[in-house]
Amino acid sequence: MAQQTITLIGGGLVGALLARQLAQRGFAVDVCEKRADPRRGGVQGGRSINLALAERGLQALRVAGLAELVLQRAVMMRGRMVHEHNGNTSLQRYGIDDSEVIWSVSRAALNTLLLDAAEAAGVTFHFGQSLVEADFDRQRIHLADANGVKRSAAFDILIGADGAGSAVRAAMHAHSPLGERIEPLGHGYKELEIPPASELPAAVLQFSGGHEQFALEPHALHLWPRGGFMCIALPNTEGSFTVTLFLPNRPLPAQSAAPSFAGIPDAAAATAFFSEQFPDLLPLIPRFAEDYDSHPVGSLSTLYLDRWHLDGRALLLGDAAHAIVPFHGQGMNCGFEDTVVLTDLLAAAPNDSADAFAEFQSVRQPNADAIAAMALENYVEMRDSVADPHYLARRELGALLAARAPTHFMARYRMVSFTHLPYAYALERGRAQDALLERLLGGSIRVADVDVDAAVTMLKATLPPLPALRG
Ligand code: FAD
Ligand code: E1W
Repeated sequence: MAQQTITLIGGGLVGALLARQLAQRGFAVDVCEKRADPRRGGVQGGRSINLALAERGLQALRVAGLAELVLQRAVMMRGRMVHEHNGNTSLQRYGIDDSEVIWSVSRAALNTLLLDAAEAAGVTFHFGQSLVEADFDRQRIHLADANGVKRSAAFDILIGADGAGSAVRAAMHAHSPLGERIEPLGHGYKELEIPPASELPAAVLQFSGGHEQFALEPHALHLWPRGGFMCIALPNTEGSFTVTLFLPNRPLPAQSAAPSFAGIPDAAAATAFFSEQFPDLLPLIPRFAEDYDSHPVGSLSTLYLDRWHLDGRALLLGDAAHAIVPFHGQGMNCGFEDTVVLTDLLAAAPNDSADAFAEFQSVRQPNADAIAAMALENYVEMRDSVADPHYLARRELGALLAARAPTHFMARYRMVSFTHLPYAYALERGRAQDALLERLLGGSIRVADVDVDAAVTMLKATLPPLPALRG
């Protein structure tokens, strides 16, 4: 069997994990990565950015034989800890017990682990090699190094895992339009750091749960919802937290005084804003001014394409195909799920990449569209309604129904974060469940007034049972 080489562009999270799996299945894989090898020192600037890993991503890591290694470097998050403006906090558990938790992992540590694992499986990496152009008719790619020195190479199959600003996507589009649509959210983000407790004055530490190195409860995703904007914080293994502020880029014309990055251009303005909106958080960020002034405002968009592949010659996956907003913590998880589907399809039809790519798009695109929609909805839910009585009433009634009729009711968050049910199914089922909750509550917030027996009967009469879940 003539083995074709797969040329992968992008050695980020999705590219490195895909490369590992393809190599494990016997494919020859070459990866071109724009950045220098992050394992060769000097690159780490001390900034730790983390991500939430949930069941879908974990499952892909299991398939690649890497789940245990990753979990050893992860911090468990049992639920969201909501910090109200008055300083009150409450932990809303994600699942019933510690079998339903998510994990905070360092992006840099995860990338390093995946690069090592891909190399160990036989993948060849070319670092400092940025794709600049692809000629699909001659099947050649053009690369440039950091000094602009160019070289070109032949390819059989080109796969783009080069992220939201994908150069492979641009090259494919230049060959034949992909129907690209980019929808900016209009909100940006800024990362800040809470150092380990030992670096903070004792006076600002309210938390003392036996986890002495952490300034806040370590086993939670912390959330400060404030209406049109919010902060979150995820724990790092060393005892620090990475805080992310999500805020509109500019106010809507009708509310010109509303907080926005445009109205908070520097650390002085930001300090005043935080002392008003996040008074309990500000003292935990001793390098607030330096962080605020030196870290850029990140931008957030959703990317939709009509087409993800060029017959059997080229394919996009991960953020390159379907970048989403981060509010469900599923971008990487979705990209990891992509890698398993694609590897199986290619392994089943090694000489028919056109078929495999078409099938990949038809399976994954409806699911990518669904998680894109749910991620957008979750921003509104997170920042506006986690403290909203109607939302809390629906959640409470949903929890009652899930306990009484687990075959027929499962919170959408749990379907997304803790099962392998297709995202498109979770979106559709969630809508149907929400409609039922609305009907049962009839605008009231008094869950105690709902006849739960009658509600269970109605649920089972209205909705088919959930699919049986694999263990
Ligand atoms: P990337 O991680 O962007 O990797 C692309 C790689 O390609 C990079 O290494 C890059 O250097 C390389 N590259 C780019 N251009 C070229 C080129 N021309 N030639 C060669 N190489 C190139 N997801 C979660 O699941 N959980 C979370 O909690 C979460 N939090 C997030 C928080 C924020 C603020 C943001 C913005 C995103 C978050 N995400 C989260 C989403 C997640 O970061 C992405 O979905 C994920 O990184 C996508 O992986 P990728 O490999 O497709 O792209
Ligand atoms: C998760 C950046 C990010 C990452 C996340 C989540 C959120 C809010 C954000 C969604 C969530 C883990 N979420 N958390 N609590 N309810 N929904 O689950 O990854 Cl902003």
